[in-house]
Amino acid sequence: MDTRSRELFEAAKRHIPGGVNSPVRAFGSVGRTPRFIASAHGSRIVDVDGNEMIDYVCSWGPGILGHAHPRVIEKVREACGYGLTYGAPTEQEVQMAELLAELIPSMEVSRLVSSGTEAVMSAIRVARGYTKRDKIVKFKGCYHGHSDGLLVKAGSAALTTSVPDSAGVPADYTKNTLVAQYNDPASVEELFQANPEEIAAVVVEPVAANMGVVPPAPGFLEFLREITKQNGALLIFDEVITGFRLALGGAQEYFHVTPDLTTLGKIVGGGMPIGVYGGKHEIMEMVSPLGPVYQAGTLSGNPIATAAGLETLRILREDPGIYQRLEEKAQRIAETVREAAGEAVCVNRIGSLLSIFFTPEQVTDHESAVSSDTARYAEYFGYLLDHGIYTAPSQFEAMFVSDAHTGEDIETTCRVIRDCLRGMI
Ligand code: KE4
Repeated sequence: MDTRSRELFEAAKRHIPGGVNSPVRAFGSVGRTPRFIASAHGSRIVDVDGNEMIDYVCSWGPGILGHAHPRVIEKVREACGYGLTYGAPTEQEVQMAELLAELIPSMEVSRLVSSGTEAVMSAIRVARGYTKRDKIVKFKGCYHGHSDGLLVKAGSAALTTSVPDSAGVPADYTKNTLVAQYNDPASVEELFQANPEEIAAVVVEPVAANMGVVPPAPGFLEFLREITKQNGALLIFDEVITGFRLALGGAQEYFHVTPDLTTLGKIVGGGMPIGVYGGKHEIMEMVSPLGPVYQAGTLSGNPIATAAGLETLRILREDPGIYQRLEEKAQRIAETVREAAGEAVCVNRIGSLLSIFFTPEQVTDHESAVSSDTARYAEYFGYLLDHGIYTAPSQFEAMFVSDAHTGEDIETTCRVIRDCLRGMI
């Protein structure tokens, strides 16, 4: 029953584009009315009609500890007592920068911003300022936020230019963004050969999670590390999803590949709006007021968000066993899918990130990802929703497992998924 959600959705559409403040929330690709949420605690999310569901969206990643972790809530409440924002430096921001450098050693120096988009946009500007080059390489199917230069698709002359992938983005804004294929080293080599000494950076999701979950092929990240070094370009790991998700030190710890710049979001804010970009001192000293690359933000490092982020990272640091627990829970779900659906679906899982693609193909890149049957995914999503499981409302998003998901939650989820797939396949 979703009566109240329907009412609110109609009201929302009168004053908010599509009725939502971020497009994927509209459930457009799964053909259902989006559930308007009233509250969330631990592994559970409750909509305005009182439906309690087991949540695997986890706010698209921040919720690694589950919703409203008591210690995080307590720190937020405490911080509110001292005011909400000062527009001035605080001790907590120093503690955050020190903790980031401890957990992700390549981030010797970091700057807090308010979203992943802002973090990636800024990191690219730093890379261009540092190398004095204009072109960047991104990968088809990877998403790095909605800054103009990153809303691109490969143009006809793909080796030397791109075209906007959104209305409102002038062609001039994307001409310096080149598009390669994920897990395809040759496509990257071609771009470097066609644009000698012009590429400032390669920006990559070390585990692609915006075309559904597509892990890097063995050696792919090492290849990117090497080809950027050889060509005087920087390697930017966009760890907005993988940061603190795959390991306490993120994908760069998990895969033992060290980028020049890293961007963070989601978990680093513990559910509050924080993005981060950072790297070696010699690169980050380009950033204003120290250097010539300008970047600023009214609410950057605000005390409430920083309190939530600090406590979240401290909890993760205190309990590194969380990553093994997450691995086991996510593996249980992946195994259930494989047992129930066999070769009819492809399950990609790495750590607590997983995607179920309705295709018999192995999904290893954008092309194989988009070959999946999104109508079948919508059917799967609707069955789970109707049976109390709230998973990603898009084939091309990830399913996130949290430390709050209990053994009972996982078994319930597996039972619902098994019943669904046996009815579909
Ligand atoms: P935000 O600006 O949404 O905080 O972060 C942008 C971003 C950057 N890099 C990566 C790898 C990301 O996945 C994201 C944002 N992720 C999406 C979900 N895949 C956010 C959800 C949404 O757009 O509503």
